[in-house]
Amino acid sequence: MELTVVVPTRNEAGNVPLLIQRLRNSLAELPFELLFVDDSDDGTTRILREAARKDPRIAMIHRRPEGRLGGLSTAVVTGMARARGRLVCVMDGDLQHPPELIPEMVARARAGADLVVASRYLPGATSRGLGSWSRRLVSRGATRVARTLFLEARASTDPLAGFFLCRTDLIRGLEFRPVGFKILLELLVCTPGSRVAEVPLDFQPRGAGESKATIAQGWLYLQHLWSLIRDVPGSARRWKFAAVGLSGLGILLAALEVLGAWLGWPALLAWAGAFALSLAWNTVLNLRLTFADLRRERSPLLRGYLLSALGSGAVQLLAFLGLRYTGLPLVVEGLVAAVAGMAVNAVVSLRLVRWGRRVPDSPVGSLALLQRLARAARADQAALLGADMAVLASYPGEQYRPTRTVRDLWRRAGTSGQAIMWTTPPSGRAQARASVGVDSIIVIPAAAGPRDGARVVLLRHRRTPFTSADLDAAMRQMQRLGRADARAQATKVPPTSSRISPDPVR
Ligand SMILES: Nc1nc2c(ncn2[C@@H]2O[C@H](COP(=O)(O)OP(=O)(O)OP(=O)(O)O)[C@@H](O)[C@H]2O)c(=O)[nH]1
Ligand SMILES: [Mg+2]
Repeated sequence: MELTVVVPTRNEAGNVPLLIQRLRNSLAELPFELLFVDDSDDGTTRILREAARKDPRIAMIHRRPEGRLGGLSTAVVTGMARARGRLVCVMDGDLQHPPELIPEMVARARAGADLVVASRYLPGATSRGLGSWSRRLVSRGATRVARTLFLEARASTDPLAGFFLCRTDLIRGLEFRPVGFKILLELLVCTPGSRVAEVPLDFQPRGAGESKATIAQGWLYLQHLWSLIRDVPGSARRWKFAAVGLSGLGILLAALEVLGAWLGWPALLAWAGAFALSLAWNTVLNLRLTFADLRRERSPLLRGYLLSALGSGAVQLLAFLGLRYTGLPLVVEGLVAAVAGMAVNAVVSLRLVRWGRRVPDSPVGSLALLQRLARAARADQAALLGADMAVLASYPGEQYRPTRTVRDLWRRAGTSGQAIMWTTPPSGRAQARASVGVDSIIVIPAAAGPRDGARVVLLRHRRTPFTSADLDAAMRQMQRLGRADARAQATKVPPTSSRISPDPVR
């Protein structure tokens, strides 16, 4: 299937019939499915159920009031996770987003974009749908804030848009935790380095019904920004760097005062002690916060950061020695020297360290996992099958259908909780030796969060089947990925690395 359109709805009875009609008309040429995630208490649910009954391309997930925690954001995440299309499009159900734009967005994705945004701020776009000037102002301001905080958000002129489309495998394996309405921002920050294309949006006023946007959304937006800064490794890098630098300066000056003025250490010794303390402080914090993603990758770029920090120390020392003869108070000398050192550090780091983030493995999420496992076990093919045996991802290529044997092994691996290795029994038939090949299969259970019940299938069709060494290699790789995941959980939710963690198997 080419496309899944996800539409979150809450009390949109006056809009969905026309929306479905317009979607059908504009997507006539495309194999698509239309997935409503509905939290309605009015007639919307009935209308959607009826539509789904008549048209097999339409499906609805209705969430009962107790399952609506998170509202719009969890609705969209649920829909995206269920999407079966190669591309997934998210749009509002209140006719603010014209479905007629989707074919153009699909064309852009086919031309190579990972993510296509229908922007309200591109030349040729309109934002009449925003209504009052005050809402426009707020929207502009919020967009400005997002783009200032996150370099990744600058990939789009409208990072807070509600109408976008992306390759489905861009989001597989990522665990989104948006708060509030801004799913696209979450996507941009969690998939740095993706190729973003934009089309101008004619943003319409809402059709029938009421807006669900309230003042509370503003508060949710701030919470969302904070969670993206806190939980996504390496996000808002420049700001983290600056904050750490300032805190380190505070430590340096305080230590200088304590050691030099209070304890009466000789000036140079006091400076050396204070500098060592602040260097340690800065390094630890920068590795944990500013460069958390590079640390996880064990990136050689980190050496750049450390060199630059030491270089800045040398500059500070020279400046401090020079200032010794001015007779200024120790702390003031330390401050001036530190500012000089920090300036050097900033300039050098800017050159040496990568400030834009990229996803560590180029196919992201599950695909990266499968690729690594396939490589470790020397498999020809790898697939991730969900709890209901649905194919969540496969490597290489997109088409994988489990055979009967695989389905059988999948079940057995589930019941036993153990990894299974299997090879076709040799046939009794005489065979031409040159082309003899056997099918060999490994199934490994995987559990963690949304992946609970999922299993990895590794396949090989060659003259030699998998050996126990291959199985061991795959298990080790799985454990490594699991440990990375556990570390990630311990350091609190970095969405870019929520990978599978294995069960203790075998
Ligand atoms: N499933 C679900 N959908 C929601 C929820 N809240 C809003 N929506 C849908 O999300 C889309 C956007 O909501 P709107 O109320 O239009 O928000 P908005 O576009 O920012 O506000 P307006 O410009 O006033 O329309 C609409 O399709 C809503 O039906 C919710 O809690 N659950
Ligand atoms: Mg709306």
